[in-house]
Amino acid sequence: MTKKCGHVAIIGAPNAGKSTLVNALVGQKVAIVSPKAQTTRTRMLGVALAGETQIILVDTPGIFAAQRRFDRAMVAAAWDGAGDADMIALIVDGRAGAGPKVEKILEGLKDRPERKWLVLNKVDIAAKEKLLSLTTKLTEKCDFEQIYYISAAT
Ligand SMILES: Nc1nc2c(ncn2[C@@H]2O[C@H](COP(=O)(O)OP(=O)(O)OP(=O)(O)O)[C@@H](O)[C@H]2O)c(=O)[nH]1
Ligand SMILES: [Mg+2]
Repeated sequence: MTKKCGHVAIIGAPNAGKSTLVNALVGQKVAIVSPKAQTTRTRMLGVALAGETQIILVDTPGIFAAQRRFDRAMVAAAWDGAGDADMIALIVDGRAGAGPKVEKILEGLKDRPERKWLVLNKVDIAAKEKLLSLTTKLTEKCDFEQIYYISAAT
C-alpha cells in the first residue's frame, strides 16, 4: 500500500474553532481551546491518521489584521502556516458569521494557489437559514473546492 502525507492549514478568525477541530481530528488535546479570542498565538502542528495517510494539520492564530507589533508577528505566523500547505481549510463560525475579520482573510485567501475548503463550524448552535446565506456570501468572494458543515465540538 502506498503511504501518503499531506499538509492542511487550518485558518480562520479568532474563536472560529480551529484548535477545537485540530484536537478533534488528532484525537488528542494538542492545542489550547478557550472562549477567549486569540488563544492560539503561534503555529501548531498536529498529525491525524486516515488509514495509511498522514494528515499534518497546521493550527494557526486567528488574527489577520494587526495594529500592534506583537499582533503583526501573529499575523505572520498565521499566513506562514498556510505557506507550505497542500490545502487550506477556512473555518468560519456559523453562528457569528462573516465580519470584517473573515473578510480580511478572504481577501488574502482568494488568490492563493492552494486548494481551498470552506468549513462552517458550530452548526450545533447556528441558525440553519443563516448558514445558507453565509455560504453564499463567502463563496461569492472566494472559490472553494469543497464546503463542509460541522460541529468541531460535538
Ligand atoms: N457550540 C460550539 N462551540 C464550539 C465549537 N467549536 C469550538 N467551539 C468553542 O468556540 C470557542 C473557541 O474555540 P477555539 O478552538 O479555541 O477557537 P480558535 O479558532 O482556535 O481561536 P483562536 O486560537 O483564538 O484563533 C471555544 O469556547 C470552543 O469550545 C462547536 O462546534 N460548537
Ligand atoms: Mg486556536
